[in-house]
Amino acid sequence: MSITITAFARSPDGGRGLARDTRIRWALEEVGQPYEVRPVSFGAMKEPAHLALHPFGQIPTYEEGDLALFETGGIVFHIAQRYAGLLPDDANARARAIAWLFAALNTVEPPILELGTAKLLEGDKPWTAARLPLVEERVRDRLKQLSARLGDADWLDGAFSAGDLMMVSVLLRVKPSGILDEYPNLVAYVARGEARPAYKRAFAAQLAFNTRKPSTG
Ligand SMILES: N[C@@H](CCC(=O)N[C@@H](CS)C(=O)NCC(=O)O)C(=O)O
Repeated sequence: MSITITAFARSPDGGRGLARDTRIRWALEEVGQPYEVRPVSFGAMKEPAHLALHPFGQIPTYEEGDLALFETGGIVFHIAQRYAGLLPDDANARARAIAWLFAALNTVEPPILELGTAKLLEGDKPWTAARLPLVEERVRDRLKQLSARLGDADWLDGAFSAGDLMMVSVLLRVKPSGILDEYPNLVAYVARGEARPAYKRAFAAQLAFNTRKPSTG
């Protein structure tokens, strides 16, 4: 069954891989499933046709036969359940990998998103200078805890899993701030994720997509 995902027609990051379609591309590359990408403009994202797929008018979405999904957590979980390669067979190890997938999205990503909002969307507000250090501290709190848990292991719980895929994807969003550099084992962890052939293919594909020439047709 063919798989189609949606992505920004032009990602605001210009192809640095931070838009969330990269997570889905990476998951599909890890499990060896081909996929198509349908570009969606910011305008079209809020139109009824896309809202029928994604109630919040965002990307990415995922279509496979008569299944339509939104939310990267739900999509990666689905891919990991349906295809081999992203979740261990052992039931307890599988449950722990799924817990890490949720932890990435529910516990680690929120302060990182808040930092992005404080800097990019609220950077010009009069209260930002006072608030920013507080937001940065909340990011540090989480990274410190994550760093302590990871220790000198390669991955969060045994072999690479969907939990690592999501955690690395989330940490990539905080890399430009410089805060990640305070945690060398997390820097190495992210680098291990980026070094995976599947990640490299996903990154190259989103870069090519975001730097393609406008169609003349
Ligand atoms: N929690 C959602 C977040 C989706 C999201 O924020 N998507 C961004 C792109 S990375 C988007 O569509 N932004 C445009 C908008 O919200 O209008 C997920 O993980 O899928």
